[in-house]
Amino acid sequence: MLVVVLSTLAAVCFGHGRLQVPTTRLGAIMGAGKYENDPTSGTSGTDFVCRNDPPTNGGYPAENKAYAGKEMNVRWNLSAAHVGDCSLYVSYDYNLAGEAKRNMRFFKIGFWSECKDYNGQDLKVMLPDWLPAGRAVIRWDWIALHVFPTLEVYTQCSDAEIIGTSNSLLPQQVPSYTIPGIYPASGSSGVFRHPWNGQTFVSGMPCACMDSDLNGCPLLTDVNGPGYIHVETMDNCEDGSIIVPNPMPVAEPTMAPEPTSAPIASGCPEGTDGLVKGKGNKLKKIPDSCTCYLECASNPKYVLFSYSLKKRQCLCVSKPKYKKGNLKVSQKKDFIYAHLE
Ligand SMILES: [Cu+2]
Repeated sequence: MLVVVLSTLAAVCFGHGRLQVPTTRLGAIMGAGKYENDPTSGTSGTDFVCRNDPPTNGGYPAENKAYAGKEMNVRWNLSAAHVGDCSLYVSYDYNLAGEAKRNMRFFKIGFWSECKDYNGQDLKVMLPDWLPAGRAVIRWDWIALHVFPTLEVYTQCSDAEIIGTSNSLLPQQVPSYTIPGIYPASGSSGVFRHPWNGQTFVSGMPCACMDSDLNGCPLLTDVNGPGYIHVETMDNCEDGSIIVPNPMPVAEPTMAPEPTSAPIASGCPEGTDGLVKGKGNKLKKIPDSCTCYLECASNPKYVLFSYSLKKRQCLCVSKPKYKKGNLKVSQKKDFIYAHLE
């Protein structure tokens, strides 16, 4: 029995790989060279969300300050360069620890087919200019396929601070998802290529912005491809404009936004009259979605508004690229949003 276990380990190999830049949670404590190259427990594991908990003081390594709309340095070190793809994600749930890490919500900003081809390189990852500002977590994962259909899955999380732009969205405006179970547990799912059978397709969730040209995102836009994992995405944001959430196709019949009637003459369109308390944001003290709508509509430069009922936050969007349309108020999850006339 012992012999079997040892020979299996030998076949799987030692070494594996890890993210090194930006400075990981372990690296922040133990130094950047510290070994953390082993696979995690699997695609549904808490350690596959983030291998380590956040620092108890809420801090982040000073070198991990990054700027939306600018390049960020990224480097991974694979001591065993397996076949398989890797991805880069962002979360703003930086303070979730222990099992609560399972609830961290992420979205993708970068993708590399055959991670090993970039091993040890200083990569410049362009952060989208709509990237929300704030304390964030950069997550890297790598799905190694060399022992197909078994998946060897790796991850690191790095605490960071994102400096926003005038185009920065709010974290809750970017469609996001939790990690446990988002990937199938095994290559026998058909979602991953058999690397030794001549299959070459890539696998994973698309980037948050479906039409992004950045960081390998176009590799994951074949919605009918065998490796495509459906999640909600945005459109029209590659230049910093916003958003029409693309719902997950499977959920569309039940999740489709419900259009309501046209605006009433004196005030707000139906559906924008949620009763909520104010909280500061770009527009300051927006008490409810109706006020948000009126604020945005009163300035002709804005073409879209979005209001989060949960966070009581209002965003007017002014990107001229975004087409004006007939006002159609929609509600989706806790957001109310609409084009402005
Ligand atoms: Cu390995």
